Amino acid sequence: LDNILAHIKSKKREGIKMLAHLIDPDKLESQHKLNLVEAYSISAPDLIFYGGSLMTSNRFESGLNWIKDTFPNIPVIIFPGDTNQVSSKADALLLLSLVSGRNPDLLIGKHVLSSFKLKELNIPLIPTAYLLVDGGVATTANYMSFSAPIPANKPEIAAATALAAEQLGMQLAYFDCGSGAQKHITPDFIKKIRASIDLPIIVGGGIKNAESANKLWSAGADIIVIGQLFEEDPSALKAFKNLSFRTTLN
Ligand code: 1GP
Repeated sequence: LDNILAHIKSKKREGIKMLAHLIDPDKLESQHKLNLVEAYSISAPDLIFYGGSLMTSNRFESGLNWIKDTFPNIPVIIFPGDTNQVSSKADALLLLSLVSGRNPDLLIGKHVLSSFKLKELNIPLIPTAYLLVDGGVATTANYMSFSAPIPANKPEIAAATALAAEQLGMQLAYFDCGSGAQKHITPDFIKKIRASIDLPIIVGGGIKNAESANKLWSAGADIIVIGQLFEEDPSALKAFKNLSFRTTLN
């Protein structure tokens, strides 16, 4: 696929919902790889997001090579936790700006530091508004970003923030409670945002089953991101096969 963003937008237009599996580079040890190969042979995700807020291993590049070699037909999008999580092997990179926070480093500072490197790598960039939403527990993303998440009962703040990002020209809006959140974003929260912006909406953090994902898709999410559930049990991917998201909802 040469243009992932165009692909995502065309799916949105057709009302076809997408599932993204977030793979944490740290977790790619050999048994987990075998489990993923087996799970994907039954029910593969539409997209792979790759990256993490904190890396404790040196596996970024080798893990990415393994994913591209093993699942050549699934687009791999880097979801960078930091400026060192970049590679031209990926199909695209979410150029995240943490618009829910007021930490200048994550709004523009890291981007300045990596702009020429990204240009040289020639990797397709997708300017993405990244919004952390309170999921009931302190997550790595919250801690590492030195920023307060949007309160879970304030969708109007999220809607106004996402609309501002759309007006600034960002292409995707990613609402994240952080990996391992106690509570995920509610369908009502997503409905309020859907009514305010046209951008494709990505939702992740704390989604533990296909029913929750289905409700969020129906509420207006375009891409659901799941990490921890498939990390703990890759066979949980099976439950996502043949759900209504594979067909037209809108
Ligand atoms: C975190 O949205 C992702 O950035 C996925 O969260 O690991 O809780 O599924 P989980």
